[in-house]
Amino acid sequence: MATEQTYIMVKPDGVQRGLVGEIIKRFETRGFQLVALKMVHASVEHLEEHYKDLKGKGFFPGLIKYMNSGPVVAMVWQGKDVVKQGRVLLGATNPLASAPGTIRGDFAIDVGRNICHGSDSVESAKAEIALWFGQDGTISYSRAVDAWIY
Ligand code: 3AN
Repeated sequence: MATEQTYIMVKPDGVQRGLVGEIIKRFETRGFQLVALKMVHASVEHLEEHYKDLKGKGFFPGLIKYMNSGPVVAMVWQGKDVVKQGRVLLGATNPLASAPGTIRGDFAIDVGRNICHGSDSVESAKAEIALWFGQDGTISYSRAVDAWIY
């Protein structure tokens, strides 16, 4: 059974626009398993840690302000190749380069308001899950449907 996990987050614009259910639905119906979920209004310090690799970028202050402007929905999804496939479901960073059928390709047009985040590697997924769910951890449970997915 595949146990790869990824960190997926609905950003403040996705929450405000009522896209939480739509994003969850796409991961669920694909066959991935939700193993952690919470709503958080993240602090500036927490967001600076999450985006530390982008610290030198000109858009960094605006990115932190936007991410701190309201609550996000933080999730951990599990399943076969979920890190890479999660990025495929999300679409390209710039929504204008995202194919229709992807979340960003269907719902966004601006790189500064691109609705969702997904880990870009197994290694960063581990770090992001630890940052957002370190205290709470994830839930391990079996689903009858897994026998039909795998
Ligand atoms: P991704 O979220 O697709 O992994 P990153 O890690 O390069 O992309 O960027 C993180 C976030 O920073 C993006 N989701 C987006 O909100 C923001 N961002 C990236 N590039 C730009 C840009 N050129 N202008 C404004 N915001 C940007």
